[in-house]
Amino acid sequence: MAKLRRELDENKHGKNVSSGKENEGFNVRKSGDASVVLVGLPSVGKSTLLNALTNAKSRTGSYQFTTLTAVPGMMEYNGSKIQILDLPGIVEGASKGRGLGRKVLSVARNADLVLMVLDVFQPELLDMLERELHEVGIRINKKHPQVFIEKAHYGGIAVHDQVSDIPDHVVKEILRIHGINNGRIIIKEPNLTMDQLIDVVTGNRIYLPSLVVLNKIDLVDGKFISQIEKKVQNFIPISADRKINIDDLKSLIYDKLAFIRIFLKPKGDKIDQEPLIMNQDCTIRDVCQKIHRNFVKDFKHAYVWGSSVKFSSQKVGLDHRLNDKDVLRIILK
Ligand SMILES: Nc1nc2c(ncn2[C@@H]2O[C@H](COP(=O)(O)OP(=O)(O)O)[C@@H](O)[C@H]2O)c(=O)[nH]1
Ligand SMILES: [Mg+2]
Repeated sequence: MAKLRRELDENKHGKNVSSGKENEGFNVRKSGDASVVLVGLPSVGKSTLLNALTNAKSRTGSYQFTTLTAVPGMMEYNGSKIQILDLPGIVEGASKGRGLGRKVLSVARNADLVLMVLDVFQPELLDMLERELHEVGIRINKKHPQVFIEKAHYGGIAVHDQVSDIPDHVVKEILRIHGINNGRIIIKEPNLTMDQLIDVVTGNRIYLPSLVVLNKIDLVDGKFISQIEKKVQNFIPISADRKINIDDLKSLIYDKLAFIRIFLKPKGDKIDQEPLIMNQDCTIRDVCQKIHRNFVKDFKHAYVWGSSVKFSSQKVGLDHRLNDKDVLRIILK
């Protein structure tokens, strides 16, 4: 199975991506603090939603395939700038190259969050969207399995596994098929499946969070929506056109991206009003890297005020983890 999967992968990713122009994907520059892609079938209202969330003016239409390229817009929220990308609709078979399919899906690989946009009359198509994303190596709402591979030049394969049911010789065989003959593999994922193992060994899988958005709810009543709740779990009902629940959606997008705000307080100055937008679990090192490339090299120490420290103005080093709304002063050499 691993062998077949590998061949399939080579046909899909390897050869085409490196040589063919048509598979390079759209040229979209990432900008802002994070980027979010809208994925859905044609005419579900992706472009209308982009326009409702951002300052963009993407073309909308009642006919299919209106949007032929990736259209970016910027959504500002809580001091953060979030790039939203409207993509051409994907249809069943997109991952195999139907329509603009593979191009569209490859853009999604670079995103920080996927919004799955569904039409209120076709909520069951969520499964198809997930399948198409799966086919191009995108795993939705799944964590990277706790499996780690360290390659070496000699010595064969050592399997460190006290938790999974997969026999060691099978693990070794899968590594061998993928050209790994030396090194060690550490398996810490209980109930690791063969699929997950192959995902890790293949190495080009992307694990992304997603939100499911059910659009055009202005066309139905509450009873209709509760029927859908039996089929699809955890969706956000909206109307992009009538602007229903758009502010709630913005706030959910922001929460899902799990940003934190760091306020800088340069020596002798007041606290900056504009926060630095960082990812949760960021360290002082991450902040330094974001401000200036020399900051890590020239770093002496930092002072922090806020919930990540025991007392105000605590002196900390590069590996200190920050919390939301912390105030930070960096001292350079
Ligand atoms: N009733 C209703 N129509 C909508 C809504 N959102 C979009 N539409 C309509 O659905 C059609 C397709 O919208 P569009 O944004 O172009 O879809 P896309 O192909 O997914 O980008 C257009 O005629 C929109 O006016 C909505 O919330 N309610
Ligand atoms: Mg569109």
